[in-house]
Amino acid sequence: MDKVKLIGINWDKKSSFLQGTAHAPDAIRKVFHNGASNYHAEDGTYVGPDVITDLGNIICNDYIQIYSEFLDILKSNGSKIVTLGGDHSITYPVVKALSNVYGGFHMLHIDAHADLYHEFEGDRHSHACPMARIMEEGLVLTMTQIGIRTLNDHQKDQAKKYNVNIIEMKDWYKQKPKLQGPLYITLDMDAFDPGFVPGVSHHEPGGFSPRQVIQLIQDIDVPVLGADIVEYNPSRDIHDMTAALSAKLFKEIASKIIS
Ligand SMILES: [Mn+2]
Repeated sequence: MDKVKLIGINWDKKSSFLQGTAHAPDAIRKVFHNGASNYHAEDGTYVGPDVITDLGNIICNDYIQIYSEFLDILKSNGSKIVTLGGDHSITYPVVKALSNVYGGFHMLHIDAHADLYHEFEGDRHSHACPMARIMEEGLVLTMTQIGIRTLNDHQKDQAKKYNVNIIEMKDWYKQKPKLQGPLYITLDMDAFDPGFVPGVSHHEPGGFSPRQVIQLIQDIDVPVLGADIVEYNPSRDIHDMTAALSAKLFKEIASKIIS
């Protein structure tokens, strides 16, 4: 059985509102290993230390370094990597490296925000921009976004320009995504309703329940190449609730990657 690799990216310099997501990787690891839950996904797949190779945290001073560090790891360890962010800006360098080595995959983006700004507050590498960078460079075959509930005219124009398939949260009840593989998943924890997930920088009411996203991941029937789980902010969390959900989603995604 191929192992899943885990990498932490301690990076929050591109957060526009609050910092703190740099501390997420170790906070999620702590809950993953604290014994409150076992090491099995809901389908019974064991996803504990025997099948997870924890490669530690990578050094990051800017997105170029994240790209080169991640590229080196990919070349020596293969895909099947789940990264724990970090703010959402990390997804551009990670996907760029993946595309460099494993070109030709699709992307599922789960988020309250489309993150499609051409630039945000003068920064093209803000955590509000990674999907614009990915699409303008053609790094993925298709991008499907779900959970989105903050679209403005600029982001609607960007989605149209780059042919991004957005299923807005308001339409979730009548439309489900049709996914193609191989699939890369980027999961922003603020996709969830802040009532379930206090530990994120941007509280955007009206989001997913944990059950909805867990079910969605379990229903994916195409190969999953890798994933990132981003935007968990421990400084906003209550009793590690959001860390616990992040760790649970890591298990569900790891099970999907292994199977
Ligand atoms: Mn995001």
